[in-house]
Amino acid sequence: MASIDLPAIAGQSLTGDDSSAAAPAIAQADFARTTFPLPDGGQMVWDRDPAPLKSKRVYSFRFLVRDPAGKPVEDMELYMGMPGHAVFVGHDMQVFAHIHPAGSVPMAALDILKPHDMSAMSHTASTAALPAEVSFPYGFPQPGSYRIFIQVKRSGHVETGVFDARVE
Ligand SMILES: [Cu+2]
Repeated sequence: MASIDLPAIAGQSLTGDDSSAAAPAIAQADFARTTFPLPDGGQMVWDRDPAPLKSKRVYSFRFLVRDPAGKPVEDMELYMGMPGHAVFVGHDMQVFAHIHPAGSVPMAALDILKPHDMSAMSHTASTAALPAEVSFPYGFPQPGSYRIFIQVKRSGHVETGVFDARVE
């Protein structure tokens, strides 16, 4: 593999990415799977309606973050100013969408927690109140198979859940 020379920069290494995750191969996509294991032994759970997903309809995609005992985690933090980030990608790569929570409980929590002045920027215990769930509004533009990546931050670490969806 070729490498490129980068100028030396004081501070953090340019190698490594704290937001990466290993996902199952697309060929092994399991459209019935609604849980994804997290590094601490907990799970991210896609709280989805069992009814088939339809294209051109907006849904609220809700994901719960659970500890190894199955209880809601208590260490959720804002990640880049948001309770969570979602990426929807068509298995055929024809669709890519990056979505943030909106109009849901997590967004209300965000309004409360978002610092309104720089003095509040320092990390305080207030972020401990962030709920252990994130919801994203999204509508698939066309039928097909999609992969969904959900990222949240907990205790300073980014965690990623990976799911697959079949859309009619
Ligand atoms: Cu984002």
